[in-house]
Amino acid sequence: MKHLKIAFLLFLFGTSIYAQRTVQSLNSSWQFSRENNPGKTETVNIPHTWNAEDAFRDGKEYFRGKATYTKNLFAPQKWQNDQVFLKFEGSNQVTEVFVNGISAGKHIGGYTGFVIDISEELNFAAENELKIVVDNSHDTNIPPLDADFNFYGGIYRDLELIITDKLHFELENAAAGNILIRTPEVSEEKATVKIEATVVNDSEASKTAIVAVDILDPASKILKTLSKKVRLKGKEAKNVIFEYSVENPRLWSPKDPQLYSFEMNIKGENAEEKLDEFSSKFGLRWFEADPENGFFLNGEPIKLIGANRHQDLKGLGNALPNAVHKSDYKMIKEMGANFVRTAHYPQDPEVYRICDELGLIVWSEVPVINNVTATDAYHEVVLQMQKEQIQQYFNHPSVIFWGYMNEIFIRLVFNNEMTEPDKKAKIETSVELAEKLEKLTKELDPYRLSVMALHENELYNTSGIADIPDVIGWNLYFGWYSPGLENFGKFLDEQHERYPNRPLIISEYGPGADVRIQTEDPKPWDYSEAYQLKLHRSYINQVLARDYVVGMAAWNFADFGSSFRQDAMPYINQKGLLNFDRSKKNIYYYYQARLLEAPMIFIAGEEYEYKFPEDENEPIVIPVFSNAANVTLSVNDSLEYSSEISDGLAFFELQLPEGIHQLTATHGEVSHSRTIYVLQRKSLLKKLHKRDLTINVGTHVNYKDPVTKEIWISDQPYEAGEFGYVGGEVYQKSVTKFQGTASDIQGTENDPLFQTMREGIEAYKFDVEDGTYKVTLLFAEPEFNASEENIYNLSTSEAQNLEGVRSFDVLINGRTVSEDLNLARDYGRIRAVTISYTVKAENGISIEFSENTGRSLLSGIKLEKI
Ligand code: GCB
Repeated sequence: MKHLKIAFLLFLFGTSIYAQRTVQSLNSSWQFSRENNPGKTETVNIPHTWNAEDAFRDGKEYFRGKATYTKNLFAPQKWQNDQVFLKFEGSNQVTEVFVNGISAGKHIGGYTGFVIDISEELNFAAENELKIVVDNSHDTNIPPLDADFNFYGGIYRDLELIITDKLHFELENAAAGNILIRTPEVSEEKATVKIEATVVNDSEASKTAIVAVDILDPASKILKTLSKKVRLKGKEAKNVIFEYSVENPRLWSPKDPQLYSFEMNIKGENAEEKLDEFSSKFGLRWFEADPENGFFLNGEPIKLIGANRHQDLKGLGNALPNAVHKSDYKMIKEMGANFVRTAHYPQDPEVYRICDELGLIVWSEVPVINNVTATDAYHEVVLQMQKEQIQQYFNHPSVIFWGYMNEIFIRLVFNNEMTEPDKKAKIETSVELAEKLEKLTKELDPYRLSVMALHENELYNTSGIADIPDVIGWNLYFGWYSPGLENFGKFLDEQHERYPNRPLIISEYGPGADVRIQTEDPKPWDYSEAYQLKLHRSYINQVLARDYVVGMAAWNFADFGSSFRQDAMPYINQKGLLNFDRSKKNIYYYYQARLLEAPMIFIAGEEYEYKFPEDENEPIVIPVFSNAANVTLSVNDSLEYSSEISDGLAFFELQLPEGIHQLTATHGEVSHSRTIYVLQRKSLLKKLHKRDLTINVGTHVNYKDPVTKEIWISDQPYEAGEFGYVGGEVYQKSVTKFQGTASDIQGTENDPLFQTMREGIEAYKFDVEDGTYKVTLLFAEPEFNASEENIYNLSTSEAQNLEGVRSFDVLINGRTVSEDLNLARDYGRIRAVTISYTVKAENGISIEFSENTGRSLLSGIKLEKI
């Protein structure tokens, strides 16, 4: 440690130093360049990542390597009497600081803070060159090794310059300068608090320090001042411990998050000036996770319900201003949640501050995900990360769970190339690491609960790893990666029966959902918001029906970047309750209906949404979310319907004539209105002079193009007098997924439109009146081993057809308009292809597909009257 090093600073002796701690941000104006493009230097501000764009670009891996930030720092002469530090809140993932070309310190790991003392390398009354080299290359000795999110490189959290007196609280440690307050016993009558600080004398001379602490109640009234005198030799560090009992404490809870604080300072002997100071909030609460009765906080049962949260945002990658961290957690709280998991890594210090204030219970974890490396170096880095996480966020009453592993066997389970002995060795090193982590966690913090998250696999039980932590988290994707929503509860009951002493929490669940995709008939893998509602509703019900379940955290609060993903939107994991830009999906309001106490009501859908019933007899389904017992829905301020609410929702079935309708849902004082348009399918052909007909072939969902605003309506079979397909079936790339391909379709932003299709289709027919029309056909050749199969798809038997060669002719009203259309040959695979034809209709339009080799395909069709 730096403060123990002997430095040649003789001239400091005897100076009367009065420097109070100053903390200033050092974020602005750094010269930045990357090793793969050293000639290009740009001026950037911290928080910064170099992967905000390239992690979302087609075709190439995002840059993982070294980059350099430089800037000049003028060090005034008076700093010579001080100690100067750089404090990083987070920099991904190996960071080395050079001052005037000399290395001042290095940190490994991208998700915890660290402090580097630069005093010895500085020149005073002079400019100094600060150079920070950051490297986010894959490193087998640094977690995360692999995971379903982007490892954005850069100094992506705030950077501070801290100047203290030579006599100061320790800063350059795993706690990144935090002074820990322990609350070993808390009850309604009394709470004991224990504060332990390390005072460092960085000067050569002996010093006497008076260390004092004020303990303040939630109203900022001083409850007690304690002080101690410490004598330190030159270059010595000493611990000071204070203890105090708070009588009748005001307890911290999600409903009433009361925060105490302490303010600590160092003064010289007989001096009035503070030489250094530190303050922190803390909270008093006790808790228990009971395997039979669930979670208890301050003696009261409380079901933990909330979400996981990743730290990236559309356009910014992980380099977020604190304001976004704050608003994210406010949205989680406003959803009615009481719980968050900072999956899969420790997050910005602002996150824990805001969770304390808002009253959100936190599961914080280190990023040991999917796989481990069997080296001492890897194990050591992981243990150091856990130490840093625990010590840095120790004082936050919101933190109740320390997590240390996520789905650690998932790589191994899906690796067909690994030999049995290799698998065995991998299991052993994982279990060994879990044991070490458990031991360390308990040594550092015996007052909180340890936890790990598992994927649906028996190996966690048979290997014994699931017996190590206090609480077991299950990431369960029944109704998505595994079939059957009802299997969720069955799985839990079975685990509970077999392991009755294990407290269980649902650490993840949720399907992908894309707001461009709507249906009234949701199915797994259709990416519709309606299926998201169906799954979350079922999971909430199943958890609430089981007292033994500690709680549940939805996957995920918001959509997030994951460069290898190819879902409805490439490079994005779309399981969010919100979109990547933080606009809310409908499901967010559903959680409000389930969780909020204040009255709420919400008509699901979007403003100016089109509805397409077959005719006036087919009802339109309008879901209304509310926490009331009954709600009313008025249509155009005249018709009024009412319904009971069950599970936070009512489905109103309305038979409405074509046109615009104003809907208003009301419950007591609260109401919500929306405008919808009704267009009957049976009249769409007659309306062609006003509105083009756009059909999302090969699927039951409507797709809205956010740019053109066109709605590609779900497909239908042909009937005389109308329009629709003849022959073929819904294309299904994978046996486990219901429809389409999940591949990233090149050359379009409208991936879902091209991902679903009808294969073996014989014809598409429109019984239109005579005239001239433009027909546009949409195709994509889906047969292509797009990428390594997604390991998160827990199925083993992926249907593969690698032939991929198909050729068919397209005929319109009997005349061949495209001969030997071979999509792969003519346009490339997984590429959006649109071909338009002008057609003269006499007796309607019939587009026929005549197969030469392989099977015909169609993804979409548009009909315009010209
Ligand atoms: C999981 C992982 C998480 C993934 C998620 C998914 O089980 O823990 O990191 O993002 O599944 O969406 O597949």
